[in-house]
Amino acid sequence: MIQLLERAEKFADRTAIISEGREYSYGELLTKSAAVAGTLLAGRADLHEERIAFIVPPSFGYVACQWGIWRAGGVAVPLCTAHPLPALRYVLEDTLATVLIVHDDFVDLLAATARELDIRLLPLATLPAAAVPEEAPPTTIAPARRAQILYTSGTTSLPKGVVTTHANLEFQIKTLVEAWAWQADDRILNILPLHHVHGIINVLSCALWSGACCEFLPKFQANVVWEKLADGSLTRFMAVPTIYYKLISYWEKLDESDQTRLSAGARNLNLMVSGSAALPVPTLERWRTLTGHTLLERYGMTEIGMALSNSFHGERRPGHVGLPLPGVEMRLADEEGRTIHLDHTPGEIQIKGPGVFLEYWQKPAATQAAFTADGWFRTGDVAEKNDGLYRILGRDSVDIIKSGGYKISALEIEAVLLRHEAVAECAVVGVPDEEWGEVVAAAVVSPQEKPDFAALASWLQERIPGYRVPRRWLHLEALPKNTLGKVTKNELKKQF
Ligand code: MLC
Ligand code: AMP
Repeated sequence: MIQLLERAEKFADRTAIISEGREYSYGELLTKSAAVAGTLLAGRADLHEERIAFIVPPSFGYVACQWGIWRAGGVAVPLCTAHPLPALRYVLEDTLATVLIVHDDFVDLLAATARELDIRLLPLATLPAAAVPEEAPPTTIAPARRAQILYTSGTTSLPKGVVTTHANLEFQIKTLVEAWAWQADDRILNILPLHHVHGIINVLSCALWSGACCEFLPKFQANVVWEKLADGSLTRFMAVPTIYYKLISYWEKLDESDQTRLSAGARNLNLMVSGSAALPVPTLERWRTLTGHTLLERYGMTEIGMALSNSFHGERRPGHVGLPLPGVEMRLADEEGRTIHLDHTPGEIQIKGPGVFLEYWQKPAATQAAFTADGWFRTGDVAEKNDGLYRILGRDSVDIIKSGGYKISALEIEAVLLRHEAVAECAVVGVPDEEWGEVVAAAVVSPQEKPDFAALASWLQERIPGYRVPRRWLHLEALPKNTLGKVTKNELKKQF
């Protein structure tokens, strides 16, 4: 968000980003983002919230594009580098993007689509290193303007664009910087994708707000991450529970001397955070034994940024997500919408505050439905308060699955599956899994005697992101249904 750029002037000589083996200063970020903005503006004074999509792996280039778009008055639409073409095309069409900035690796994949949709394709490699001084745009953009659109899967079959303003993002960042005591001499490793809030806000933007340094690894690899955690250069690390699970599994296969070395190195960090999905207590305890760190678990969502957090200085209670962050208003509501004041009484988490998103992009009815009449955002997550701290109990919809920290809509997968000739009827559910939290599972009624599920999975892989492809399959004569003909998904889950 635009205030990040204003602050960056103060840190010009400090290292902002480490990527591809090189250090980049805040000053270099300002210079390059001015060049991106100048190119996007091409003589105009303001993009007036044109949607600018960009597909760039986590790197200096990613941040330069993000900041350049903001600087020019555009709305940043980061695309996932691992998504197949139909998923990318959906976002380009839905946002009505006017420009697509592409890293070299994606030019071939996207050139024809951009042409077809009449979107200007801007290869990252062709952007100038610095702006012509008279074209360098100012960094004053009103905080109430739209800044970013991220796509989230929900209880509809198509993902929705979550629009946040510069003011929303500023609040989401500042509340975390304050609660987790970010300092300019912090250094964090980012291994998360940069099309979701966990990577964009909690890791990258909190670091850059603070004058700290964010180091990118292009992809999660347990061995590389362990070496980085142990080499003494980092102060902070944040990840989803699946990543901690994978790091533990890797460590357990090492010989004793490597285990001792890596564990001792990791002790020196000042903060390790887990979020985006429930952190199983055994994972928290094992990690504490390995590294001495009690993971700080917090709770958030694309629409609101982070809302609840365990304490940086005080108690971090296993299985709990703490209390509302500074400035976040939160309540638990019962089914009639009444506020619950009692402990140990489950209710829906509802949120108000400056971090709450503006709207679902071009979906006024969905936006309205997401809020109560008196303005609370309905998260769909159920929690209770236990002896002063909140604990997440689950979601109110069986159609939302969390796998590897990614939110997945069962309805979206069902809608695609039904287009395949081997599928007459289907139902998708999330099945509990130690490593992934949940794995996607599909039950299929087929006109074929023996449907080929491996072939069906490959067919899906070309159409939807890989992590949404079912890992478990069941061929059924009929789906379990209630008297109204609705699939009883909780029954189905038991069959897996
Ligand atoms: C991948 N695989 C899966 C899978 N994803 N299997 C089951 N379920 C899944 N979800 C399999 C692949 O098929 C492959 O199998 C193997 O795992 C490795 O695949 P990969 O793509 O290389 O996976 P990897 O890089 O290891 O990815 C794991 C991960 C990733 C945990 C790093 O899922 C990830 O980055 N998750 C973070 C998502 C995130 O940022 N969420 C935040 C949303 S914001 P094989 O057999 O081929 O080896 C939000 C708000 C908030 O939630 O509160 O933060
Ligand atoms: P997303 O919509 O991808 O931003 O994912 C947000 C969802 O992740 C929330 O609505 C929760 O269901 C889930 N989530 C995030 N953090 C936690 C947590 N600490 N424990 C349990 N669920 C979480």
